[in-house]
Amino acid sequence: MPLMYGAQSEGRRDDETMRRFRHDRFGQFIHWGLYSIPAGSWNGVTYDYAAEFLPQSAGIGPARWAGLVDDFAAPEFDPEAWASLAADLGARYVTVTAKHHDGFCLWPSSLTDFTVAATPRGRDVIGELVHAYTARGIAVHLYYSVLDWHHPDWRYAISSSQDEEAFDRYLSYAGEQLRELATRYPNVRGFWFDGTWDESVKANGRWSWEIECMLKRLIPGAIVNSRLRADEHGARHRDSNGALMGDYFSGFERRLPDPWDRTVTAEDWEACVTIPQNSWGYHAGAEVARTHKHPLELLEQLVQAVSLGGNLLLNFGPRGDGSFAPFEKDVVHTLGAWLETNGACIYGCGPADGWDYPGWGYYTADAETGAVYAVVTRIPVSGAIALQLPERTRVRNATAVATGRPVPFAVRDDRTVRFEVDRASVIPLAFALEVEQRDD
Ligand code: JFZ
Repeated sequence: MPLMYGAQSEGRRDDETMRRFRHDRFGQFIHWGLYSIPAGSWNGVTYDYAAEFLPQSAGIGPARWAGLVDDFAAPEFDPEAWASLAADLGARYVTVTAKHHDGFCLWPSSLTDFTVAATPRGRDVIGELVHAYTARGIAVHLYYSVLDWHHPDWRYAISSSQDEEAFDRYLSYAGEQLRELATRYPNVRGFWFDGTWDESVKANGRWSWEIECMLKRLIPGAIVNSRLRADEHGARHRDSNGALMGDYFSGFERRLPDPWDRTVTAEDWEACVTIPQNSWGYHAGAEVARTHKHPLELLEQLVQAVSLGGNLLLNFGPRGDGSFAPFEKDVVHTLGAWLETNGACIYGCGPADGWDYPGWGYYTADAETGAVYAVVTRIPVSGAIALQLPERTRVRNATAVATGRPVPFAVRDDRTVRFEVDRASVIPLAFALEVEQRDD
């Protein structure tokens, strides 16, 4: 069907900026704002639900919530230290919450007083982070919540002409804020939209279409996630004809596509995951309860994402004072150390065509050279790994990615190769396979 505000382009983008985003594969998500201060508790009561939803969980009205502005001193906040942590993690890009659902802005927006400029910390957190990360070669994307609990003109649904007028004012406010962000920070590489699921937003597909155009006009090559978009019929992520809107699919949340589901490899996508069960902002209760995921579980998710042609955006929720919790530093060290020696099977890699999902882990392939990697994330108790080769191929050589040492393997039959791995290893083992065509 003909659409006015559907997908703006067909198929994958293949320009420089998008190629780099695809190549980077691993990003750091940062949720930081006023919610990082109470960290899930209010008046002595701890609410298990996500820390950034505390105003809803504890029934805190916008005026009382805005009082937290006076507590945002963030003495430990050091943009250079944050950027260096992201580099140690092995993240190649970062997505930072410029404005979350509570409406508080981490940059000194000229369109509202509810910003970092009104806090004891003052200044411009977004600007400082853009500068620090960019200086380290880490590209910055800005997270922007369209949903806004602070703005008086926000509406969940439109049920009167007054609602419509109010919401139109809200949408121009949000549009001006986005224009401001793109103008102030021309080095950012993209925008990550959220809070777009309400009826009011879905009824304004044209607005989302215009925002995508504007951002790409102001920042040529800017990358926009699919979560921004709705078409004129209210279809989200994909338009009413099924075409992906925005530049990559961002609907996977706190879950990854199934490892055998190759259909997802047809388009670009990114999954976001958070280390605690369900909180994105720092939650002190979750830290005490130690319900967060093990670093190796997250590492496996990264490998899985890459094997399916996607990116992983791994969330960090710094504390209100600007420091990172020990469980997040563990994640940095484990993933960073592994990626430092095994990054070849992640960066620049994607799905390995013709290689079926094996029970012991994942295959990835370098998108440029075609080199195939076998990444063993679930080492069998036997230590024996069987590789099922694509038809008419043979393995010529296998080496351990971390050490470069050759790995002996046995050819079992036409399609099967076996090798032994170190059963004692607690970290995933990656092997580079030199594969050649057999012409028999
Ligand atoms: C949203 C936010 O509400 C949350 O605070 C966090 O910022 C996260 C990254 O995004 O939460 C969502 C968004 C989408 C889904 C679920 C939670 N979803 O599509 O299932």
